[in-house]
Amino acid sequence: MALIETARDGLIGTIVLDHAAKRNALSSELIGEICAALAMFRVENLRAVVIRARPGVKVWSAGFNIAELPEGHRDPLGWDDPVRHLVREIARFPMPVIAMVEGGVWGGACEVVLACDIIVIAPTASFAITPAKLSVPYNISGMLTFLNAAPACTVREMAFTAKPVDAARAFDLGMVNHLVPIEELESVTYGIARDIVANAPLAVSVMKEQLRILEAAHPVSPEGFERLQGLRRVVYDSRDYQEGLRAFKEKRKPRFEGM
Ligand code: YXS
Repeated sequence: MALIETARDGLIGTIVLDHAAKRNALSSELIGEICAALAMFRVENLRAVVIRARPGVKVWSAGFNIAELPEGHRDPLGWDDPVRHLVREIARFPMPVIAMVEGGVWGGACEVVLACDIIVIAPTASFAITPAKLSVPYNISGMLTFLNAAPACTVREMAFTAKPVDAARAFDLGMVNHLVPIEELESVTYGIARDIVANAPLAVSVMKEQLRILEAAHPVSPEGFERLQGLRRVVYDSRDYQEGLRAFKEKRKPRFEGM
């Protein structure tokens, strides 16, 4: 695989993000490779998976591949977009998926990490929710991933400011399971994976699925759902959305007008 590497150690699979030149931005190609690796691990009956980047990276992942966001008047983060596929694959993978993180985690990648079952981070990790920087209407189940992972007031601050939350704060807020010195990142992560694979796989798998269903159990009326979609559409139909994408491509600060 060109943009990731995979490895196995007994019943534990590892996926290493390996596209440093683009800061592991979540292109359809990269996500396709992760999903193919998860599918392979599923067939091989592996009992835990670790998703990580190469040791020492400054950026774990720069988020959604901005070059692939549609130019306008089309939902950029619809049901079928690659990040949504990946988040669903992680949530539906029958065994726990552990994110092992050092470096910055941006936008859609922040959701991917928070969608993992267990998160272990080093002091260099940071997390940013970035749609307001680009004028992107984040999608509804993605907002739910954030709300399930952090207190609502934290999600608001992160979403409204788009500023990164550092490792210590992410740990204090309960967004991640463990914050460990960099030298212990691998041993703690794989120690957890080994504890998991030593347990009864059917019980672990069923508890994961129970928790997934319960976390998603937020009933919304048809009218409420249509309003949520309508609100998003205001953003992706706007000039600001096009300006956000153009500014990133032209490597300049965007000039947003609120329309
Ligand atoms: O110029 P080249 O070809 O070398 O490419 C550059 C960047 O354009 C590219 N790159 C990306 N390409 C597509 N999508 C991205 N998200 C992305 N991020 C980076 O990678 C090459 C190296 O980038 P460079 O020179 O900026 O690296 P750096 O080390 O100086 O800075 C690293 C970052 C992460 C601070 C910087 O690349 C950055 O700010 N990236 C964008 C972070 C971001 O806003 N992510 C959100 C993506 S959109 C998303 O996830 C959702 C749709 S949303 O925002 O709604 O949550």
